[in-house]
Amino acid sequence: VRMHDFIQNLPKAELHVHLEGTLEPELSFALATRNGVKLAHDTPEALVAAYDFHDLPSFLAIYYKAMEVLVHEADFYEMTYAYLTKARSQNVLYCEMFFDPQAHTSRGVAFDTVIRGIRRAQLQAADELGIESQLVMCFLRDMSADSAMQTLLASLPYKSWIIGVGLDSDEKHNPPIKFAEVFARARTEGYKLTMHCDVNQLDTLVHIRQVLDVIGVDRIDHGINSLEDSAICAEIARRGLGLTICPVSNRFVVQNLTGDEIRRMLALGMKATVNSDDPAYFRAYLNENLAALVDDAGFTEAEIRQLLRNAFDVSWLPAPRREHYL
Ligand code: ES4
Ligand code: ZN
Repeated sequence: VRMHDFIQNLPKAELHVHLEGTLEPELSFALATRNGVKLAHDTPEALVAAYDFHDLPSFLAIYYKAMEVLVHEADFYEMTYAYLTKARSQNVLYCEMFFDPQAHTSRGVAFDTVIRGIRRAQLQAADELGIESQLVMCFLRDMSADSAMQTLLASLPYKSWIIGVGLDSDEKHNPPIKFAEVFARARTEGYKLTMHCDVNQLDTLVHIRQVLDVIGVDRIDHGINSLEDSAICAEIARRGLGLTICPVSNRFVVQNLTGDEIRRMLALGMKATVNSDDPAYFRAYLNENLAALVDDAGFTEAEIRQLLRNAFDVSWLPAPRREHYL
């Protein structure tokens, strides 16, 4: 209980959360009814009971199907405002949130509809709840580089609402270099760059090398397998690159909370952070991820403090805001 109060009370930042992964079953049902979309289950409880993830593809299939209830600006607004309310209740003061525009534009929902709803919630939450947030646009790596480039171009009128770009979805046979041109253009447009290097993927060290040497990322999402190569670890530490680790997500997807890996990163001076990834699906927001490290991997107060400090430190806040939190 004491450690749980400690976790609750610490000011926190979250850097790796997919907004579409914050869609709670109750809101899914409300939106399905409102929008006349048929869900595969009859109640929120039945939907949760069908959450049967054991790897990335089994998760992604359920995740993409469920977001078909998101159609109107108000739907994106409500999902985002609900997440920011929940995060603020856990004393999260700042978050960087991913969104997947192609998962919506490919269904006929306009980019403008998606981003306006999200933006309206961000402004209102900053004003009414006192939680600061920025948006990171992800490309779906199992779609073409051409589609990613079109999405990048579609985002340019909204550039001031987006701090950076990322790469998510299924990593298998979709290496970082597939998107080298897209990310080079994103950089020239002023976006920060990050990419998912998911846990235990095929050719994982090749992919991590590509994000470091070819893409030139400002951060790495997950990046657990960098621990297999001491030169890569040294370089990540030397560049001060943040790694956004998602323990409970990892427990679902690779059956490992990755507590030992997080500890080793801290010991090597790598800036590991803890995050929730898809909290509505993995049933764990930021506090529950931190509690899992304490309860199931024996993390100490000092380790938890370091992880949260790292999150503010490697955040994409302007320096004065970052220093305010540090
Ligand atoms: C994701 Cl767990 C995970 N992995 C890859 N892409 C994703 N998008 C949302 N959640
Ligand atoms: Zn993720």
